[in-house]
Order: sequence, then C-alpha cells, then structure tokens
Amino acid sequence: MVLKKMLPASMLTALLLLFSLAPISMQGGSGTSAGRWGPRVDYLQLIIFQGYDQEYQAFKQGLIDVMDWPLTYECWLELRNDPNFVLEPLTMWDSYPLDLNCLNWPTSDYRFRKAIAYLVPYETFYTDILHAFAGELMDSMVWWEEEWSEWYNPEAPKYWYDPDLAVQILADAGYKNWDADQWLEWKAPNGTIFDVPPLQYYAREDDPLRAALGQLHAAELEAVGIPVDLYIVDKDTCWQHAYCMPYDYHIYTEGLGPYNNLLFFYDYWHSQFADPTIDWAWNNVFFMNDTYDYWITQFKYAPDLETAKYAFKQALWIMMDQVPLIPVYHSAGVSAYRAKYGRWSGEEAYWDKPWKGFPNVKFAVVTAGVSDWWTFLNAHPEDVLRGGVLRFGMLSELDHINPITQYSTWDMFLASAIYSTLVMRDPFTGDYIPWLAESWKIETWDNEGENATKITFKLRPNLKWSNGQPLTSEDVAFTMKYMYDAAGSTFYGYVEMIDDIGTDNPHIETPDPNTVTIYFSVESIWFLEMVGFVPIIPKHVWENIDPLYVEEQGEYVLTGNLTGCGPFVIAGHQPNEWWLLRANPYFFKYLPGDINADGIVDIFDCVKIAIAFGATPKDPNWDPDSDLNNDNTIDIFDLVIVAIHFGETRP
Ligand SMILES: [Ca+2]
Ligand SMILES: [Ca+2]
Ligand SMILES: [Ca+2]
Repeated sequence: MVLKKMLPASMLTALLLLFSLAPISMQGGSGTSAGRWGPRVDYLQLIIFQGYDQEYQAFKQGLIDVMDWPLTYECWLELRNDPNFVLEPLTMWDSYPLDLNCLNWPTSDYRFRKAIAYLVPYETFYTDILHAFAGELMDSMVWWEEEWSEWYNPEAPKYWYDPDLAVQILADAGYKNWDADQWLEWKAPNGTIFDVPPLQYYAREDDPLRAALGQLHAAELEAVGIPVDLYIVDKDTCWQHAYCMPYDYHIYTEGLGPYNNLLFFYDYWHSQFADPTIDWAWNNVFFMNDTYDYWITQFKYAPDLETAKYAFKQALWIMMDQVPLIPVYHSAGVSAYRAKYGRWSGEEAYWDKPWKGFPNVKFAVVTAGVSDWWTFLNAHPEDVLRGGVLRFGMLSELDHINPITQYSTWDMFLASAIYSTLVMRDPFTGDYIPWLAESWKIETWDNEGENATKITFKLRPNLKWSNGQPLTSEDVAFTMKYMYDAAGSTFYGYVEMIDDIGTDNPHIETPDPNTVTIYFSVESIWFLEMVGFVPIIPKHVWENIDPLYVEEQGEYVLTGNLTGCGPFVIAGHQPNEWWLLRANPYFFKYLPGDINADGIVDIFDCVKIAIAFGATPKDPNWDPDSDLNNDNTIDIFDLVIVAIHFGETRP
C-alpha cells in the first residue's frame, strides 16, 4: 500500500501565515481567463447534427451546452435576453471566400474570374444577411484588424460591386449574347461561338450564411446572362465536387480557418499543392502562378520580419489580381453557451450549477469564441474541481479520424482533444506557451556556408502516452519524419524544410530522451510556428503503419482507438451521432496542483505559487499556471488546491 505524502502541517501553517499578509481577491472568473490544467470534466461528448437549425434547436432545448458555430443574427435576436444562455462577443480570424476553379472553363479564364468578382453584391449581403454578424473582407484575404494591418496591402486590386463593369469586362473578353437568347456565348479569336456552360455552383446548405451568399451571387450572374446550376447541398456533396476528382465545380462557398498566422497562403495556394489527380488537393482552386509561388516562398522562408512582410504583400497583390478566389467575409458576432448544467439522469450532483470555464478565445486552437479547445480543458460546473459531462454540438461528423490528415474543423476538434503539440499559444495574447516542451532555443547553424535555423526543444519530465508508455524525444523526431512521408499530410508544409527530411536520416538530434534538436536547411522566422504546432504522435504505434496508407490503415481503422498525449481519450463512437471522450489521466496537465506539470504535486509547485503570490494578470510576476482556480488572482485559494492534492502523482 502506498501512503499519500502529506504536506507537513507545520509547513502549511507557515505558508498560510506568510500568504495571509498578501491581499486576497474574491473576483470571479470571466471570459478572459483560461485555466492551464484539466480537463475539468470527466467526459466530453461531441454530438453531431445534420445542420445549423437542428443543432440550434438542440442547444435551445438544453441537449447540448455549447455549439461549434457562432449564432446567426436571427438566433441572437431570440437568445439575447434569455437568462438560460451566456452570450459572448466574437471576432474570429477566418475567411469565407468564393473558390473559383482555375481548371474548368470559363472560370479558368482570368478575365471571366475578374468579371464575376464584380458581381458579388457585398452591400446587400453585409446589410441584409450578415447584419453586424461578420466582418467585411472584400478587398483582401487578410483580416486587417490591428494584429494583421502590417501585412495588408492597400494597393491590391479590389472588386466593388459593379455589374456594368462586369458586363464590359466580359464583352471585351468575347463573352456576349451573340444570338437571340438571354445567355452569353463566347466568341473565340477564330470566330467560333461557344455556349457558356451553366456554372456548377456549390453552396453549403448547413451554413445559412454561405447558402445565402450563393443565392445572391448566382442571381447576379444570371442577371447578366451567365447560366448557373446552383446546388445548395450538404457539406459532403459540396466536398465531392470541390475537393474530389474530377473537381467538376466552378464556384464553391469556401470557409477557411481560423488562423493564427499567414502560412496558409503557402499551403493552400502554392502551385505544388495543385494536383488534380488526387482527392483533397490543398490547392483545390488550382491556382498556379509562378510569381505568386516565388513571393509566397520568400515569405515562408524569410530570415527576418521585414522580408516576410514585403514578400507577403507582393504575393497578396498577385492573388487579388488573379482572383482564384473572391474574399467575402470573416466571422464576427456572438458565440454562446448554456448558463447552467442540465438535469441529466445520473448527474444530479451537478444539476443547475452554473457552467464556468468557457474562455472567449481570440487565438484559436480549433475555432475561436467560447467553443474552442480551451473550453474542453476548462469547462466545469461551478465549485466542482473535476466532474460532469460537457456536451458539445458539432455540425458534422469527422472526415479524417487521424492526426496526420486532419482537415476539417471537426477533424481538428477530435485530434486536438487527443494529441498535444510542443508549443501552445495564449488564447488571449497569442504569446507562445511551453507545452510538451518546457523550453526551446532558436539558433542558427552553418549549412554549407549559408545561415540556417535550428531549434532545440527540452521536453517536460515524465511525459506519457495515454497507454502509459513514455513520450520521448524519439517520438518527436519520428513525428516530423512521418508528417513529411505521409500521403495527404496536413503538416507537410510545416516540416518540408527540415534538413535531409527526404532521406532516411533527417537532420534531427536526440541526445537524450528529453532533448531534441531540429535542423532546418534554410533560415526562417516561422519554424517554431511550424514544428511547434505539429501534433506529436507515438512512434511505437505509427512505425507499424505505412505512411502512404494512414487513411486506410491508420490506428483508428485498425484498433478503434487513438493513442495520444492530449486531455482526452476515445471512450466510444456512434458514427454520425456522437463521440464520447474520457479525461486522460496521463495528460501532463491533468493533476490539479501540479503547476510545473512534472507529474507530482510537491514543494516545487508551492514555490511557483509563492513567487507569483498576490499577482493578477497585469503584474510582472503573474503566472497563469499558478492560478489553479482560474479567478485571475494567485492567492490562498490556489494554495489550498495544492495542499489538498499534495503528494499526488500522475500515473
Ligand atoms: Ca445568347
Ligand atoms: Ca509538480
Ligand atoms: Ca486563483
């Protein structure tokens, strides 16, 4: 029998005396703080709905506690004065453009793309459909709020709604009503007349805003004589056309992000990702432009910030001139959660307790607002240290049940619950947070006479996989190589510049189980942003799976499970209905009171509190890891949590 070590009473008394001199705040938690340990619930249930309306009805009835999607204007009108709901203002850096397929005529014609960009009735859409519930994006893919204004290129071409100009551009390019019907034909330079085929236009039925955008734009196209077959259909049908061979679409109401950086301009629109012979081509608009490739590569592999900004602005100009997509809006408005725990049978202990721990996230792990990953970690019934079930609504089942080819928002909800990354990001400031890595060092090395970047990560002690096996630097090195080799890897672009990554001996050193040094072949300011956010996967599992068949033969396909290092593990799955996830006791942030996340609650955790004692978020000694009760003050109540759990260890 193992006796739990106790915090000696004398020491506790001494600490209490010492700390009783500091001011104590009873301020409650708010939407602008996020706890750094968890998960606080025993179970997370991801419940799948067939569309926004169905999910919203379930939310209203209390079948789910929070929705994955922000409220529409109409739903906000209904809920805004209802005490059963907590509403939080939302801004999200994502984008909803119209994809224009550059392979299929007539959207393959640059002049045709320009013309139809002038046919998006922005004012009508913003005013009548979005109300104040989204931000305008029409002149750039870059949401140019404060954080991003330095990346915005005001010179980039804009496409104010102008049907007369659209008709003029079309006519100049040979698109006119050459016969007596109401539709346009195209006269080739040799005089041959071709009918303009009906544009294959796919709009998302599950998203009322995107459906409305498709309807408005299609009506404008038809008004100038461009025939349209508008399909307002479910997500899977949209994706069969917009993301699968033979890519037989012209226009798709795309949704991208949210993002914390601009690297997706490389991953989505560099021509190397425009391969129409595979499903799920990242560059599904098949934008292939050498000048764009040049500048976006200069941006991605920029040795300093000024070079990165200059190159990005050039790339943005090319993109807006060539219009492979038409930016329309980004999310803004309101996200919501239920004010109180529901009356679920068997969960009487939590009935009607106020829900706490829904941080209003700005820098997202998966999505922003109150429905991000941080809520998975933080949500709990009031005054309950750990317990209960969080019921989370999702608009869709997953498409890729593995961490390597995760793609959709819903893939990411699961993958981020199961896996962890070396680095995390503060949800409110965007600052890097030590995560699996407790520290890192960025240096340069001499790559055959050229400066190149290397990063050394120090892993936390005692990291474990959800099956109890140790997580070491070998897993990190393995992950980087696997993400490079795997077919359809989401993280290929993050690891492709690791030195010698294409060989059997990537230039990655693992001098001990807690240290890994990754050498890159060039210099870039973005490498921590890339490799720091790759989900780390277990070598002992994936080394037995051919990286070319992660979809067909991945761990979940073979075993019905995923071995991870994140806050949750899979407890059950009913396809197209729900996923049930259980708290992972091996998660390095699982233990209450283990402030330094080394696997034991001991005097070193007390020392962390002592150093930060009395601090609030604006103080220099503020330490969010020490604010165990998540009330924005480090005080006696946090120490009490350490005292209660003193001597406990993670499995
Ligand atoms: Ca005609
Ligand atoms: Ca500890
Ligand atoms: Ca506190």
